Amino acid sequence: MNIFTESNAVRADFPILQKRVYGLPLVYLDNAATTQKPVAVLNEIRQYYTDLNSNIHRGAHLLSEKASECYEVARETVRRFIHAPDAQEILFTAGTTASINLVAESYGNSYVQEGDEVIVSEMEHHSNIIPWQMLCSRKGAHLRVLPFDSTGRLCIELLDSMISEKTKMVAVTFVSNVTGVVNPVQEVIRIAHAHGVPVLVDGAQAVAHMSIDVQDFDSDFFAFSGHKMYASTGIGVLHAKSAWLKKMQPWQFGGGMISSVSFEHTTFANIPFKFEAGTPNIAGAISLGAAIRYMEAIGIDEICRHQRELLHYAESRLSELDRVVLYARGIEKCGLLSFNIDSVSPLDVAMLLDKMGIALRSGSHCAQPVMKHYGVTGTVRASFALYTTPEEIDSLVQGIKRAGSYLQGGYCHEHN
Ligand code: 7TS
Repeated sequence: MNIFTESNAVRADFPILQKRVYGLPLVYLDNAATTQKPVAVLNEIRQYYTDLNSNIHRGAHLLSEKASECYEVARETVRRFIHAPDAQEILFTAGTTASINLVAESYGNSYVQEGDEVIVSEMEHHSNIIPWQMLCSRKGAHLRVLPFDSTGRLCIELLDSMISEKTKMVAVTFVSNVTGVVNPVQEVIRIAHAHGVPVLVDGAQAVAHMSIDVQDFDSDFFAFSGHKMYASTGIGVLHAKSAWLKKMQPWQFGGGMISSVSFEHTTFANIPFKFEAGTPNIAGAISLGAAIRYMEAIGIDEICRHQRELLHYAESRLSELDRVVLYARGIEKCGLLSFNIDSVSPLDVAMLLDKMGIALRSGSHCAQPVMKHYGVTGTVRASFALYTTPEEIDSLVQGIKRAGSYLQGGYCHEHN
């Protein structure tokens, strides 16, 4: 299937895309914030609540057994999707943020001590900064920052010399949620591992667009969210090597994660259950399994090719506009791009485009250090999904031209 030419057929799978806003067709280009959901996913959620709803791993009745089985099938589907060696390495969480907090708490509390260091990159989402910053402040450890350069590229050549025997973790995003830049995470992992340091990869902006193989990367921890890949909100994944999970202490305690409890002593269940305290998001896990099957039916390679072609098209069209500043232009990106129109407020641009039916995100994108790097308060971001069409990019370009003319009396001309 070639979704670049058949994206209109794919769009029929997403009811919300038929919607009109302000009487205009919806052009939804805020997929990095969250993607829309296909009928296949919506149906599975509905079917779970109408046919199976019950709590899992505890009831001695048919519905509970079936719901437990569906939840574990979803775990196995995630395992296959990211090519993990064993489903016990897949933890369901509430999302990327929860996955990273889990590692910062559980790994961090045991392995990071006073005077130690944690390295993050300058282009992280706040979710991959603050949990480490809080850990460091609790422990008297230090957060160090691997910078990116003026082109938007991670300064990976500095990493080796930043790592010492004090370094206890390198945490880096696979794809920047501001610029879309794809980081060489495999190289980051190789360098960190040469020093015996584990690596956490934030895969939030990668999973909807590329094939993920955690064994090939050799990442120690890989975090992502279901809602950015066509599943519901409130479900996410932490993949972690079982060697780490077996050594790490759980960080939340309660039902479902124990082996035995008395008032004197508690022993914990095996992995993955010792990290899933309380009733989990059962419908969310099932929706994630359905979303993965949906993506697999289209073909992960096809999805990947589609986003590459779209991004290339969008970058070349936006480059034609003379007042538009594109960030990280010309370097490898994935799924999104950020821009500004001269010195016009990005919020004003997004608000005007909204009135044209075009949904974009503007602001700091929960990555204020990236804004500081570029010396701006925000950017406008257009982000794509498997249902995005070249015609929607054309609408964006038209919208930018009109917004440019309203906002500064000028016009975003195309170069000759
Ligand atoms: N990491 C990256 C790279 C992200 O882009 C996001 C969310 C997160 C972590 C956190 O994910 P969550 O599902 O736990 O919230 N990014 C965005 C965004 O760019 N716009 O809205 C959410």
